[in-house]
Amino acid sequence: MVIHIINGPNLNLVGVREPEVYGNRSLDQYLQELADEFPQHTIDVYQSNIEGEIVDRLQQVGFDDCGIVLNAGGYTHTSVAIADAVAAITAPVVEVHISNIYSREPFRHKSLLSPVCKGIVAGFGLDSYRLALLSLFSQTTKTTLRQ
Ligand code: CA2
Repeated sequence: MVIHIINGPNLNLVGVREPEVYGNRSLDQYLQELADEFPQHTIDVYQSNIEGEIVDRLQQVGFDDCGIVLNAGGYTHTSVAIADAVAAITAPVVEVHISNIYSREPFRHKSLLSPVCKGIVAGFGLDSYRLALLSLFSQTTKTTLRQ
């Protein structure tokens, strides 16, 4: 399965700035290790600080047979355009946050994206990405229970 990870503004600074909130590991390095862990899947990573480019990326990949992990960063709380793009595409989108947005400032408690996403993973540090990937894999991988 192809998984597209789409990261929004400032996520390129994770591991470099504000380690008390986002940790001190580089997100690029973490995602590379994650891709190495699942060689049977293709994991593509895209990051942009620009709202319209995130909309473009969602439209580019969102009609393919794929899954999308979306951390829209600060646009999570403000972007009608990204919410509209997520609602328009056919691929399942899992919303991801490194931090627990509900334990932070009140303006982070509202996500415009959650209502149009398949599910949400937040607050597990960089492992939020891992959990989101696993949720998408489990939709396509058939598990047989032997008793
Ligand atoms: O917890 C998350 O993953 C967030 O999506 C991260 C966003 C924030 O605006 C959301 O409310 C929650 C911020 C992206 C990272 O921003 C940084 C800013 C300074 C230093 C390092 C990262």
